[in-house]
Amino acid sequence: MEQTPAAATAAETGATPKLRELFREDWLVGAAVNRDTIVSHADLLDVHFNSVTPENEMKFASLHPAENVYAFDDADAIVRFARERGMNVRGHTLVWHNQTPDWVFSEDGDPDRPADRDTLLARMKAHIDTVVRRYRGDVYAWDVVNEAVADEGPDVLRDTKWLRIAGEAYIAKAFEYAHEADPDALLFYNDYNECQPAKREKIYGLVRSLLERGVPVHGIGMQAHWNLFTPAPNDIRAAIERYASLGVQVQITEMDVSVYGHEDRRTDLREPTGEMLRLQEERYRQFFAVFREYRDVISGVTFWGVADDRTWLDHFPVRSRKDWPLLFDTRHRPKAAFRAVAELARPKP
Ligand code: HAH
Repeated sequence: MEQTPAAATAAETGATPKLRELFREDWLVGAAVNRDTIVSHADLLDVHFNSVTPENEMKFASLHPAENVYAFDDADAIVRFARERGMNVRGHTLVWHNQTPDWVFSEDGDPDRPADRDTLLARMKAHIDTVVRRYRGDVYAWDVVNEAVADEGPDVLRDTKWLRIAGEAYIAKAFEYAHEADPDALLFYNDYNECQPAKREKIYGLVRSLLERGVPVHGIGMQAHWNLFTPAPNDIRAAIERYASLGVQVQITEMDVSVYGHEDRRTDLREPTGEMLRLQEERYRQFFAVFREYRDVISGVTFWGVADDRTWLDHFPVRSRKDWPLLFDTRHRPKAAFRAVAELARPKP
């Protein structure tokens, strides 16, 4: 009798393992996409990802450019792309201080006359109602409020038009309206610099007070716009623990790992240096080792892009400076960082 050889492992055949399979029992694996990349990056999306987040297409300015004008085409195209593939969609984002049109905050379209509180809240409700109801059953989780916490100083809340006009109740109301519009959707508070201890405590305090008042918040989104040097793994651990102690889910919502330190303003690199890629691999290994420790509370890990040929970091924080923050290179090949992450995935039975 001939023996059936045991199936070769991916490592033996040199085949690339699939991220979504590697983490199947841990969390959803997502990528931010746009109208271009659902075509140009379909190769990788089809293989590795089971969740997408529209990068800009569901922001207020994209969906609702004027009071009686909604523009759903681009968002619909992404939702259709996901539906055809059985992928999950994270909705991003309902209430934010950026990419929100001026008409929302002004009276009769006059930028010098601020809208009154009732008008602003009625507009917010109309927006949330319309958008959340439209994508019921397609969008499983919403970033309801994005970046409402202040980075520096003693203030908890960021000084925004939402806060100035509507007062701090705007946050609770946004979650209540979203819950009313889709009781099945998971509702997230999402922010960046989420591992800095001072800001972490503000985010924790905000969500805690919302929960104490019975506001429907189901998760905290950690954007995870990180780099080669910060944050430290211990600060990430502390943040996940603190957020999870509220009894809510945690998702990594916008992960990328810039090859530049915060003060690095070089613009002359055509390729990442070997040292950058080596450090990046090590950083991704550290990060995913921490995520694995918290696989019970982390329900999604989304990257802010698919491959290094298209990333918002090419324009931020330095204009026209190439960055290489993701797991796949500019030619869509897995990087050393990808292999580090794949090796950390749970061994399959
Ligand atoms: C995120 N902000 C936003 O949530 C996302 O919608 C956008 O596409 C990219 C990044 C991060 C951020 C920023 O934009 C400006 C300053 C600090 C942090």
